[in-house]
Amino acid sequence: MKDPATLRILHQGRYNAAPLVFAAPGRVNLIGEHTDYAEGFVMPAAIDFATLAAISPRTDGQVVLYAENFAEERSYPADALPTAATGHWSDYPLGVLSILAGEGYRIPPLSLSLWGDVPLGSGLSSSASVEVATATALLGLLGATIPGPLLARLCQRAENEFVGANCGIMDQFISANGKADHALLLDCRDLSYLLAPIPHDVALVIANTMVKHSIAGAGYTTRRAEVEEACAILATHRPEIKFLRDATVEYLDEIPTNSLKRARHVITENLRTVAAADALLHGDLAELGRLMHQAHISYSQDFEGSCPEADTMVDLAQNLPGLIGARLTGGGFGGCTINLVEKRHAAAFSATLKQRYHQATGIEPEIHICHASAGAHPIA
Ligand code: GAF
Repeated sequence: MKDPATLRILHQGRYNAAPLVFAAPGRVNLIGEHTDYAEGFVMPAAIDFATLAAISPRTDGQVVLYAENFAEERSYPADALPTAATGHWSDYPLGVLSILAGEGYRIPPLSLSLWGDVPLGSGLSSSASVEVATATALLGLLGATIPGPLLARLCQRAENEFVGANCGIMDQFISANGKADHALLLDCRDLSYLLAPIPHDVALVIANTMVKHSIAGAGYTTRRAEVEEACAILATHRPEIKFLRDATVEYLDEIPTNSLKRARHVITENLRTVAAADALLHGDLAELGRLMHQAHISYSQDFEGSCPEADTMVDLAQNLPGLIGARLTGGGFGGCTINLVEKRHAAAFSATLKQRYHQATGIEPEIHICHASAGAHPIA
């Protein structure tokens, strides 16, 4: 579909009403993994895969949700919306409506059509893009606005409290606040951020290992628990440590367990992420690439958040012409690698990586040359 005009026509045909249309993107994280819920730093960019949402009012008292990707519609009384998740795609929009209702927003009878091209289960934040698209569409219908950082927090709450996935703030934040041609360095403690331009001659090459990623899965949940355990151990001696953001590597010999390695990843990743933003702002791409490489090693060896296929994808990229830096992106245990590549080499880089990965693993990967894109916005 890609073209919002097609969703507009589809919605009009189904619901006999001219909709407002909005887009909210997926994301790729350049660096800063499993640091967001430790109140640390992340540096994602919004990408040109997105969820589109078309919305219009109804007069029959119903909230009607339609997902074009699943060709499926669900309908509920606007004054008695479900209050619990059912493991269905509708959990994501319903979660957002539920959180916004809890914040005092009126949920009027409405039709909402969703369509997206963020690949599912690939670690590119399809769920966050559905949440942010839904919230933006509802606010558009109500003629209301919420500042981007708060909107992100409410969508994160929809995922934590309604859907039941214990994610941090990164994905919803970048989907709501991203800027075209920029990466965003976010301080997850106070949600302050700065935008760093991505040079025009640099491409974001996203390579999907085709190993499914899930933040509801055991890997993400276990690692998050280990990070929190490490923090709790440190806090017994140093009550000023509320999150791993507050710790430094010198404290690590106080941690007697496996959590030490997880904590070392988080603490050093925060340092790398801030340094990477600095390198990007100063045009030092070699340093940025070096930090991304270090980040992958730390993610794979200390955090044990990678998988053999992602390690292979990163290794195979190393000596290809044009590579600036490569690492596994997102929540881990599968999903995609992000490769920063000189634009003039991007097409050849992608073709060779695809062929090498297939040869090495027997898996046909999907490789996308993406652009840093705008956060959630209306489509005229
Ligand atoms: C997933 C989560 F949703 C984010 O909050 C973040 O923790 C990320 O994994 C790991 O950096 O995308």
